[in-house]
Order: sequence, then structure tokens, then C-alpha cells
Amino acid sequence: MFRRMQYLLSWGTLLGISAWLLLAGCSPRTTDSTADGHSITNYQVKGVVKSLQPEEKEIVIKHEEIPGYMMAMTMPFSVRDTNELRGVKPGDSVEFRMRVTETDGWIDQLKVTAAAAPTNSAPPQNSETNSPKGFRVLPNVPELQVGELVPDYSFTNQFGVPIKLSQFRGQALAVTFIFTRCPFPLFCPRMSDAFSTAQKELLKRTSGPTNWQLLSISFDPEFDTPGIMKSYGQRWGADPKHWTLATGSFDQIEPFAVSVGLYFGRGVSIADQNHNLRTLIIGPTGRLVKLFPGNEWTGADLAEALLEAAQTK
Ligand SMILES: [Cu+2]
Repeated sequence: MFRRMQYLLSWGTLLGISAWLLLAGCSPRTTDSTADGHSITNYQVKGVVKSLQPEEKEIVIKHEEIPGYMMAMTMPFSVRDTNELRGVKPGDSVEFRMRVTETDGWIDQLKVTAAAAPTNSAPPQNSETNSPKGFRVLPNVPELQVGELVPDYSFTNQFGVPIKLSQFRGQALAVTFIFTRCPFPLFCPRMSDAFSTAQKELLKRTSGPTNWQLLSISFDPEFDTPGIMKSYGQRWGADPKHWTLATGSFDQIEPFAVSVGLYFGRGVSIADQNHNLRTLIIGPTGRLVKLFPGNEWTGADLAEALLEAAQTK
């Protein structure tokens, strides 16, 4: 219960963040303005390095609580300058500045405060290295290739009604994976924001195909009940005629997620949750048309890809 209170607190804080920050004056939080008038909020954060992906400008850190913003959790952070990662290794205790805008987040000023003990300094060479806690490899799930028929997975929608992928036949369907408690702007909120933008753009059109649908699937189904998915959808302006928010059992969700390269901690606490992002487009005949990894695409890109897919036979 206590944890749940904290999650709600995080969400509430996140939603009200801009207004709220103007009033806050007594914490390690500071605010800067960008040239185009947006504000950047800075937090001083401590944590322990879990892994580094310099080629992706990313570092995974198990960080301490960020008072008033986020509870302790393990998550990937972006760096803009990979020099920040030089000499840093898994196990190091670090301190850094987290910078957050309404739609973006990254870290800088990364300092090692205590190096990992020498015995721990070599990253483990087993398959766990890149598998965050709770992630299971499903050996029987082959990687889905573009052009292949997507198996007919089933879920439960935000109204508690069972649904199947096959009922979207004849439509171009964009699918992404999220969890509603995800607090970091670059991750699940970025996906939902892109879906929301795509929905707006597509609804605005007075000509062209109308056979498009959006589907957000939770990978935190124990928390994300249909009711929670419904209110999450409302928060993002989901039009139920075009945007379905689904949940289900892990056994329903995991094979689909794994087949497109998504990893996430199954049933782990938010503190240990560490996930990547996958968004895909399924064409009207039920085949995989396109896969968007990560978050380097926009709602407009998605809308365009959906329109294109909607016109394929
Ligand atoms: Cu997330």
C-alpha cells in the first residue's frame, strides 16, 4: 500500500510538474530555461551503474529516490556527450545531474564517487549481462520478421472485453508496449505522446484512408487493470474508436513482446524495472509491416507509416 501511495505521488507530481516547480524552492532541484522558452528541471541524483551502452549513448543506473519526482528504480538514462561515460564501469557509485523537460530527459555531470570493488569490476560474462532482472528469454518465440504473419495474440481491452489481433484485419494497426506507472518522459510517456499526436493528425484528415487503429499494451498487467488502462487512455486523449489500451496475463503479453525484441522485468518492482521500447505496424492482412525500435521517431512518422500501411493489400 505504501508503495502504491508512492507511485500515485510520482504520477501526480509528474503531471503537475511545471506548475508545481515554480512554487518549489527548498530542494536540490533547479530550473533553467532553453533558448526557445521551455524549462529544464535539474535534479542531483545518486546511484550505482548497472551497465553502459556508449554506442547508444545510454547508461543503466540503479538510482536512489529523487525526492518529489521519482522513486528509486533501475532505468536507462541518455547522455548527450559520450565523454561522460569515459572511465565509468558497472558497479561504480555515481552522482549526476538529471535534466528533464516535458518531453525529454538526459543526464550530465556524471562523477564516480566510489569505484566498484576490483573483484566486481569485470562485467559478468554470462547471458544475464544484458538481461535485466526478471527478464526471461522465451526460446520458443522466434523473432518476428517484416512480412510475416503476426500470430493471433489475445488480450483484454480497457473496457474489460477480450480482444484478438485478428479482429483488426482490414486495418493498419500500430502497436506499442507501455506501463502506466512509467515516470520517465523519454520512455512510456513518449510512446503515448506519439500515439496521441498520430491520432490527432489522422483524425484531422478529411480524405484518405480511415482504416487505422492504435493499440497500447501494458507489460505491467498486475497493476494495469482494464480500469487503469481506461483512465490512462483518457489522460492521453485516446479515442476508443481508434485507440485500444490492452492488458492481460503475462502469458498473453510476453510472447508477442519478446517476438519484437521488447524486454522488461516480469512482475518486478518499479525499482527494478528496466525496459526498452518497441512499436510496430501490422498491415491490413495481419503481416508485420514496420518495426520502430526506441524513441527516435515521432507521432507524425507513425501517422505516415499507418496511412501507407492502410493502403496496402
Ligand atoms: Cu517506461
